[in-house]
Amino acid sequence: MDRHRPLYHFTCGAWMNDPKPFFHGGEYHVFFQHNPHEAFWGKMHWGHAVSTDLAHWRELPIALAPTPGSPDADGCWTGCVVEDAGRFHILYTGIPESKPFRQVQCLATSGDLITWGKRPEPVITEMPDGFGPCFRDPQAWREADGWRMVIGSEVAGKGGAALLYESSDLIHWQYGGPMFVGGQETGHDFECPDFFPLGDRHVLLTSRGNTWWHIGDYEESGFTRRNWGAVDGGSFYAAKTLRDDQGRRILFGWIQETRSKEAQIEAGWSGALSLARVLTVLPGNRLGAAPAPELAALRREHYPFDAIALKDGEEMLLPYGEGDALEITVTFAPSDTARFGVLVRSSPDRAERTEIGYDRVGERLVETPFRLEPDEPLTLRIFVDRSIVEVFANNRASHTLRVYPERDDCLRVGLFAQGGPVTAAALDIWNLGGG
Ligand code: DQQ
Repeated sequence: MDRHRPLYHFTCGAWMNDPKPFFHGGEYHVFFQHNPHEAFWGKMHWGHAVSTDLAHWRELPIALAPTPGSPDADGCWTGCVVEDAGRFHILYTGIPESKPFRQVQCLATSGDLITWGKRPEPVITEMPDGFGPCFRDPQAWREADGWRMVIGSEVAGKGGAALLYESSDLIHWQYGGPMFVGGQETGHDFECPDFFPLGDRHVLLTSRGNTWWHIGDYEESGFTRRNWGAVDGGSFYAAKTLRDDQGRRILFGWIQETRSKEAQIEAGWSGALSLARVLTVLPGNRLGAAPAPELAALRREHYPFDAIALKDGEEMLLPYGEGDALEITVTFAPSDTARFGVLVRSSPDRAERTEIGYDRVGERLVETPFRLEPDEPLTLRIFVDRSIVEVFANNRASHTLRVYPERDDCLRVGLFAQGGPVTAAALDIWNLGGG
């Protein structure tokens, strides 16, 4: 038993990356990139998990596996799931061969989301001139007059490109030019694009280095970006969304490992599905993200605290509320203090611990850009799950950490203040149960 394996985050038997979420009939489905044979990235399959409450997950049979001699012989890479007239369709990137590397766009169809039949020939074989080498991860949506799809690509030396296609039947696709071309600030290409309306704006998600959000307006001419930023600056990548029957836009990311490849293989599993995050557009065209309220179903024992005042330079461990599967909610009163926050996975002597800090000078939540307004309190929601720590700050910044404590007594929670005093005005801890 690997004591670093999460309790309530979904993990699969071997390797997983890139989630592809889809909602249907009251169920949250997440397909994911999957190597079922060993805990390292290899010939990609589509794994499948389902949840009815966003808190508990059940693994289902593999949806897609590479077919020898076919357009996906060397891997079924990322894509999307859509529904049309009671049938389900996966658009995905097939890798016919890795050397030389080729990418084509493929289609598979199902009546029940479990058993999938592949169309033998790709639906798109060539990438348009002037783009590449990235040409993958199709994401389709329906508009009044037919289907649209973006494929992630790049313009050499400039940045990522989201290439727009149109179709009336999901099979025949016409290329309509780039919907949006980014700059180097969001990486040299766009892996795993996702595109959807949110509030009165549109959001494009792209991945390279981090998953990035681009918020703007979508018109005939394409997508005009108003603002951009990182979804999560930590061990978090390839995030995509679904829309559920409450009209919520819910995001899931791939939580990557940070320990050695050898340690991952020995553990027998690698990668986890992030907690469900509900997205909103905030004033100033910024992306808001909050953990789904359904996650409260994981709560067990509750440890409420009275207000705790810390002096400049003080660091303390809380007298109760310990564990390696916890939810911690703390609101710090407004202050000018340079750096303050929460200690998690701390040993009783604090020698081994993980700091979740807000750095006022560097304007960072751990390492993710985040700035408190003057006189703004800071509410942190922290989900500890053995080697995973997901942190949400004021529902507008998120940072995911991996921590593999060497000592097995790293179970304590604490607070710290540097460069001034700070008061934890409200503090609650819950033990969380299995997912
Ligand atoms: N992972 C997939 C690709 C995608 C990348 C392959 C992103 O389709 O671009 O596993 O992590």
